[in-house]
Amino acid sequence: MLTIALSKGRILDDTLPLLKQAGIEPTENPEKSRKLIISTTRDDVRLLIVRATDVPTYVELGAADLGVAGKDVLLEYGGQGLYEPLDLKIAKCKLMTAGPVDAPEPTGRLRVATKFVNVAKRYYAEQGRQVDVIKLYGSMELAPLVGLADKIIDVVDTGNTLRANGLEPQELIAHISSRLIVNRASMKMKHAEIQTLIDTLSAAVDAQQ
Ligand code: PRT
Ligand code: MG
Repeated sequence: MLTIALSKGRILDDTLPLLKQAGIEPTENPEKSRKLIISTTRDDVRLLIVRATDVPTYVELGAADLGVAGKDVLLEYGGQGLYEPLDLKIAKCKLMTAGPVDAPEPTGRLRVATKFVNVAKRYYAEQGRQVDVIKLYGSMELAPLVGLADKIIDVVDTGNTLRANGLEPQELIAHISSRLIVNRASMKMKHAEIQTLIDTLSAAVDAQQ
């Protein structure tokens, strides 16, 4: 049995067409079902529906053999406990700093609000810049508008959300896409099945470009 951890929303939407190429289709609609374990048209494959930020945890700890996670989530999660054999080239966006339009660069200690606390600390440490990182769980765009922070770090796609809140993208931290991740023990114990799946998905990714 292969267990694949996925999050609802854009990752699920973009991963299902790739899985279909491997003969894997959910037997009920994961977006609509209340079930968190979804069987598939392949008896040997099931899906776990988890929060996007929880996918690496399920895979590293072996509750799932494989998963699909944004590179942003993986950068924040860190660690060496996962294989990342394939860029699925889906759910593309950019991890960026952003701040109020035309605001002068603050002097002294910078206050940065983000859910990517580890990424933020690493990014500013590399620049030798002193920062206070403020952990938020959502609606990051609000923070500079109400004086909670000078800047935010968030993923940006069209930039519409930033613009709607009087913010502009500033520095690019990383180009982001979603990656297939694999548990280390599973990669050894179920090598043939997993390698076949990786090869099929890799061909499906190439066909989609
Ligand atoms: O929603 P939840 O809190 O459960 O978790 P999540 O937000 O991490 O999950 P989800 O499903 O929203 O995103 C999953 C993955 O999709 C992320 O980890 C990214 O790798 C990727 N991705 C691609 C994005 C976007 N594009 C994106 N635009 N994730 C989030 N956004 C947000 C963005 O931050 C903004 O608030 O969508 C909003 C619209 O973006 P604009 O720039 O087009 O306005
Ligand atoms: Mg979201």
